[in-house]
Order: sequence, then structure tokens, then C-alpha cells
Amino acid sequence: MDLKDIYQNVIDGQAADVETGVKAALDAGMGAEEILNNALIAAMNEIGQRFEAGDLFVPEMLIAARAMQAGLKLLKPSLAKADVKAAGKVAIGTVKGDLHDIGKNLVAMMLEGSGFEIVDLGVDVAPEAFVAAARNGANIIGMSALLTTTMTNMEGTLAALKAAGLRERVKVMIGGAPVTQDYANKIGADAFAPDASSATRIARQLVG
Ligand code: B1M
Repeated sequence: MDLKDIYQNVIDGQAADVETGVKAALDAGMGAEEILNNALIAAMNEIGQRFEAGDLFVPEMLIAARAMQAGLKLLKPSLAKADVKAAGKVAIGTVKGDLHDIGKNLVAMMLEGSGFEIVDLGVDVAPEAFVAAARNGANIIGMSALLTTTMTNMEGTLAALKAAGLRERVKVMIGGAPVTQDYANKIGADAFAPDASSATRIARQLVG
């Protein structure tokens, strides 16, 4: 089975076949990042385009996401294999109203691999939960959003951190498909990362 088969099985929502394909690719010596970028993420991009074009609907999108997560699970040990000591504590979550967690999980995994302690707050995270995590010692608050309608909740979290007197104590990093550097500047976040590997590099700069 090659990358094309893994790609197609994500699109078809065949989680068991995705697992088999990813395992075979890893056993054959293929790099985890290559499988991730050229099969799993590429397939989700096609799913998004087809959804936008009205060729498929939410259930198919969900089934494809589950198949992708099945593959991602197997890549985790390779992606998170860095022998570095704890670089800091990152509390990460998908903002209120937003249930997309694939990108957030990937960023968390890569951060963990790069030596950060991760507090995963999950999805649909209210500003108060981010504030509580900051109070509990997180050095970085990471917010992910995939919807243009929910990314605005990032601003609410920044305001809540400020109101709680914690804004100076934590760095705030944001990301997700609709989020941009301009948006990060506009709302006063400390950093924006376009993808999971730059998120790890930027997180190190933030605590460094
Ligand atoms: Co939804 N969805 N979805 N969806 N979904 C999108 C986002 C959409 C773009 C599809 C489309 O129309 N083309 C569209 C948003 C449109 C918009 O807002 N402009 C959309 C919509 C409309 C919706 C619903 C409203 C559909 C409906 O119900 N009518 C609904 C909303 C539910 C909700 O959240 N309240 C919905 C639901 C779903 C599913 C549940 C079916 C499923 C999510 C399953 C899950 O996550 N467990 C789903 C999926 C899978 C998608 C697409 C197809 C794929 C998203 C994904 O996982 N990408 C997506 C289309 C697309 O993006 N192409 C779409 C792969 C992932 C690795 O990338 O998350 O961008 P991404 O993460 C990247 C970077 O952005 C970055 O690093 C990651 C790795 O490199 N990053 C960060 C992310 N977070 C970061 C945080 C950081 C730093 C970097 O710092 C903290």
C-alpha cells in the first residue's frame, strides 16, 4: 500500500485501511511527516474542497476525519520523538463554539515531541478555562479555530486573561485555517503559527 492508497482511504473514510496503510508505510521506513503531509493532510484538504463545492456533506467529512485520526494516532510516537527536556507548559484548546480538533491535536503532538508539557483543554473551550489554565502555570496559551465565526472568540479569551491580571504572565499563540498573522496583530496575540512544525519553533521562541 502506498501514499496514494492511504490518501484514498482517508477520503473514503476507511479507518481500518488507513491504519493498515500507515503502519505499512512506517514499517517500510517512510518518514512520519511525509505520510502526514502527503497523505493525511492532503486528503483532508480535498475533503474540504469537495465539501465547499457541495459534493459531500458533514457525515462524510466526519467519517474522513475519523479515518485521518486513526492514521494520526499511529504517527504520534514518531512525531513526538524528541529527547529534549521540558521546554515549558502549553495549555491548548479549540475555542468556544468550535469542534474541529485535528489541527489542534497535531500541534499538541508536535509540541509534546519538541519537549513541551501539554495540557489539552479539548474543544469548545470557554475563555474561563483558558484563564484557569494560565492560573495553573501554563507558560503559553494556545488557541485553535477553524471557523471564521469562532475565531473571534480568541479575542474574548485575550480580554479574559487581561481582566484576570494574567495577560503579562503568559504568551498567547493562535492558529487554524482562517487565522492569519494580521488577525493575531489585530487582537494582540503574541504569535501566529500557520502549521504544526512552525508552532513548535515559535513556541520555543516565546519561552526562550
Ligand atoms: Co468543518 N469546516 N465544519 N468539520 N471542516 C471546515 C473548517 C471548512 C473550511 C470546510 C469548507 O467549507 N471548505 C468550513 C469552515 C468555513 C468557514 O468558517 N469559513 C467548515 C464548516 C462550515 C463546518 C460546519 C459549520 C459544517 C456544518 O455543520 N454545516 C461544522 C462546524 C462544527 C463546529 O465546529 N461547531 C463542521 C464540522 C466538521 C466535522 C465535525 C465534520 C469535521 C471535524 C472533525 C474533527 O476535527 N474532529 C470537519 C472537518 C474535518 C473539516 C475540514 C474538512 C478539515 C479540517 C482539518 O482537520 N484539517 C475543513 C476543511 C479544510 O480545512 N480543508 C472544515 C486538517 C488539519 C490538520 O488542518 O485544522 O487547519 P488545520 O490545522 C493546521 C493549521 O491550521 C495549524 O496547524 C495544523 C497542522 O498543520 N493550526 C495551528 C491549527 N490550530 C493551530 C493552533 C496553533 C498553531 C497552529 O497554535 C495554538
